[in-house]
Amino acid sequence: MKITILILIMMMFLPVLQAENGHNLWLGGVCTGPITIECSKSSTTIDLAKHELHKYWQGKENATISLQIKADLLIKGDGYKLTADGIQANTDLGILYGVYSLLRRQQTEENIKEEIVNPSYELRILDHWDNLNGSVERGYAGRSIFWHGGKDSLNISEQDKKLWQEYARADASIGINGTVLNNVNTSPLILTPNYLKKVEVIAKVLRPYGVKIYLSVNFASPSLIGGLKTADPLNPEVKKWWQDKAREIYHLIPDFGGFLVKANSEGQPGPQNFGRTHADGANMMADALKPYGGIVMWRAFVYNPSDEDRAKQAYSEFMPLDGQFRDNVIIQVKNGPIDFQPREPFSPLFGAMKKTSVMPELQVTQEYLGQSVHLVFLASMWEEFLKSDTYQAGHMSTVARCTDGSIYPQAHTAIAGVANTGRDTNWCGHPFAQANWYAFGRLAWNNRLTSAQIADEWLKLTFKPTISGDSTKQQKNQTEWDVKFLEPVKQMMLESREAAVNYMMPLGLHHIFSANDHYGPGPWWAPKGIRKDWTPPYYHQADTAGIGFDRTQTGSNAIKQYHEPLCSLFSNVKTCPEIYLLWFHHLPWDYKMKSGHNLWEEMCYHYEEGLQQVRKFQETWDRVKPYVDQEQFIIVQSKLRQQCLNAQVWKDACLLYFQQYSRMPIPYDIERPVHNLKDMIAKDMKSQHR
Ligand code: GCV
Repeated sequence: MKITILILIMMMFLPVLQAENGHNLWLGGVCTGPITIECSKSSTTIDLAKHELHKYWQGKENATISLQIKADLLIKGDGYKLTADGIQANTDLGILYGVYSLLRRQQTEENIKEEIVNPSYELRILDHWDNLNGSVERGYAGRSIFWHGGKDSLNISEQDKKLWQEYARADASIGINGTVLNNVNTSPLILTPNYLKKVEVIAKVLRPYGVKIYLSVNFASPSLIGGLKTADPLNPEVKKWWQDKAREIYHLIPDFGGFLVKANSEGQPGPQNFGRTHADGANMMADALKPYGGIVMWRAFVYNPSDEDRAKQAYSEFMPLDGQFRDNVIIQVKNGPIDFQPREPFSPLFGAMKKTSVMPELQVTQEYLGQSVHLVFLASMWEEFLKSDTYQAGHMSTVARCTDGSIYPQAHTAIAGVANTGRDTNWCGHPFAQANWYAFGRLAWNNRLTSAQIADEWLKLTFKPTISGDSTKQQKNQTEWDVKFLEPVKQMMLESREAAVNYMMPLGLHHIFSANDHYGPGPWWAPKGIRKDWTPPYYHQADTAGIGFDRTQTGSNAIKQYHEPLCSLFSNVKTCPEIYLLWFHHLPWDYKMKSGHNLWEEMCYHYEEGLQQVRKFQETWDRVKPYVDQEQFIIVQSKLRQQCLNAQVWKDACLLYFQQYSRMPIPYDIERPVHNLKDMIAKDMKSQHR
């Protein structure tokens, strides 16, 4: 009750505190008139739903809306039935999701017809890579919203609570129902009593919005903080330690969601340290959580510095374990086989395991896509991924259908996104990065949505002004806004991912970043002594004979991990989609492309196109100045300038570096590089020793 009152009081002040600084995200609607709500039930969540309706209603004035909790076999889980004047659901949360959906449809002027709306995934989770010291791994929007460093580590201020409440509201508005509060490279301290007390408070604030708490846990916790000599998952004392820990957690947080585990990966401990398998480790934890309904999300992001192609390793390690995991274990698999690159084919683990629950892990934070500087709308990439056909059970076995339970039943269905939030006023660093948070939530709810639809919604919710005046004038202004703002900006968003691929890594190139900050180009980057699979030359394999990673039978044979007909399609250079060409093939520089250009020329044209696309984005943005808040306009304008400079560097670095091997001229109809390769390499090497 106290929490509800606190939340309602805090919400009353929201509009006063938040000017046009982006803090309001996509939730800045205004109410157009009073309504009456009929609802026989009251609960914290239902009260929030009513409050949202009263405050943001944009339908008919004086309408009567009914909110009804009533079982209906066609309504599943968090789903709801929507009509223009009512919402029916199985649960209070279903009502809240229905309310957000109704308000969104009003604001975006979508036709509201009777419809049952069920989520694609049961669990729709944001993974925060937030460290307990307040930093955020691969975070580009300020410090952690959950953790402070130093002596303030465990402090909780009213400001913190307000931020968590706003965060939960934003999540709920797009259907996100879970959050992992800490980094997968995790400190064992998260499971100590003081930290768990703080987690309890966060859980209380997030609970009314249906956002469940999960924690990343360190597999070695029993020995690191529990005083045991081992963390061997088959050791009885270790099992008991996890069981006791689960009891302690559920005593504080009865609806705790479960654990996320990065084990035997990039230095994190895991069951293999004790000669056990991933299944042994995951099952031991799953057994500890089972009595309380908790789950284990066990990551398949594993690779060793061996001679085996890194792209093959997750599949090689996990496929033999199919069928050995408990039903409350979900294997969390990154969308591509390497690591959130600008473009990868889907990981062959999707559509492979038939007796294990598998969930996609997407990266909302733009680690490899220009961080908080580049405007890159990721929904296009996720749409491409979710629509990829795995052929698990014949044609149309898309990744979406393989993971949402449509093909093989899964005990749990889930999807996760690595969050891009921080304490920056606008949450995400770049104003357009908010669209990626929004898109993740919307796709987690409905994995069939198109990126165009999501961009359209987000732009209307975020930028559409309230248009007043008589109805003819209103119509005119509305049309003008659609033509002059909505359409060009949407077009820019929809092209932005392909532009990034073009100026960074076209034609299937991947992981050619400089050093570990994953921002600028570094096809040359290979310091002595570093593991080979952390260096770009391992991935691009450029030499005077050609470029690309041979993953066919003559190379690493990674193509074998895909079902037919994909395996043959990727394997044959003539049928391999050109977007994946250098992912699967090492080809001579003069290889003839479909366009008639040779491979070298084609690569040059892609880099040039990427740069020109960003130039065009600059122009698009400059033209929409009259329709955007000035503060937001200037921020985006200046970031686009930086993006353009970066695209130029990417183009020059890659073309001049690879030209040493192709030994062919850069086609004369494209702009000449403006940087010198030697200077770029020297600058890059220097910045790595700062
Ligand atoms: C959290 C990549 C990133 C790491 C990240 C890791 C992972 O390697 O660069 O920062 O660690 O993926 O997903 O575990």
